[in-house]
Amino acid sequence: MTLESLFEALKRSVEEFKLEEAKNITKELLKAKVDPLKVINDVLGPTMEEVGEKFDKMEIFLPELMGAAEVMKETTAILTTHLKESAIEHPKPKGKVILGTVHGDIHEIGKDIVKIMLEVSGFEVFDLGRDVPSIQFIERAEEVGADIIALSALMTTTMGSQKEVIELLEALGKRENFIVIIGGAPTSETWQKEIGADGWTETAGGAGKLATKLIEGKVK
Ligand code: B12
Repeated sequence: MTLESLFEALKRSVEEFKLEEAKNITKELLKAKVDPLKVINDVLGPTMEEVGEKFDKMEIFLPELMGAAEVMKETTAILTTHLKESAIEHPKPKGKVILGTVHGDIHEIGKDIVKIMLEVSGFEVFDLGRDVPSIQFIERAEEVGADIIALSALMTTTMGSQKEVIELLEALGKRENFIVIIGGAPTSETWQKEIGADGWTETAGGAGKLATKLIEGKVK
């Protein structure tokens, strides 16, 4: 099978939520030494977007959307584990990051990719999961002595929770203690500036670089 036909088969197995098939193709791609990030960025990401568009147009329904998301999540996990294993070990972490999807939001696929990208960039990441209450980000950050709080939001209706975390930090007089970075499809640099976050990137790929730049420059 050519690379193109493997990509095409992976796309189809996500669309038709054939989990075992998707896992096998992913393993074959890894065996063929294809860059896991290329598979995530060029195949899985765009496929999930297409699935989302079909859902919007009511060409497919929630069970299909959830089925495809599950296949996407599992295959991404295989790819990101591989990314982690092949990463150069950093003797000492560059810094500690508290990461999670904000309150009211259960989307976690993008957040899971951000986690791996931060880890392969040398950060120790504490993943609080999804639908995380705003205060919990701050409490855990203090507990582990985090440098960075990273907030994912996938809905226009939950972006406000990113703002809430920053407002809580300010109200508690702790804003200066942490670098706050944000991301997720509906967010933007404009939103980052509006809520006073320290950094934003569109993709997970940029998250490691962003965190490194901020922690090295201590740009706050
Ligand atoms: C998969 C999916 C689901 C799955 C989630 C499965 C899971 N385990 O995560 C399921 C089916 C459960 C789901 C549920 C819902 N969903 Co949904 N879902 C999607 C979908 C199709 C894809 C999201 C995704 O995983 N993308 C792939 C990943 C890789 O991309 P990403 O998340 O954007 O992350 C990238 C970047 O944003 C960035 N990034 C992300 N986080 C961070 C954080 C930091 C710090 C940084 C630096 C970067 C960064 O890096 C990532 C990788 O590059 C989107 C549509 C779309 N096209 O986005 C809708 C979408 C997000 N969902 C939507 C909705 C409305 C819902 C529901 C309310 C549906 C319902 N009516 O029940 C519920 C949510 C309930 C809740 N309380 O949260 C809407 C949101 C609309 C809005 N208000 O903005 C969307 C946009 C669909 C739509 N067009 O209507 N959903």
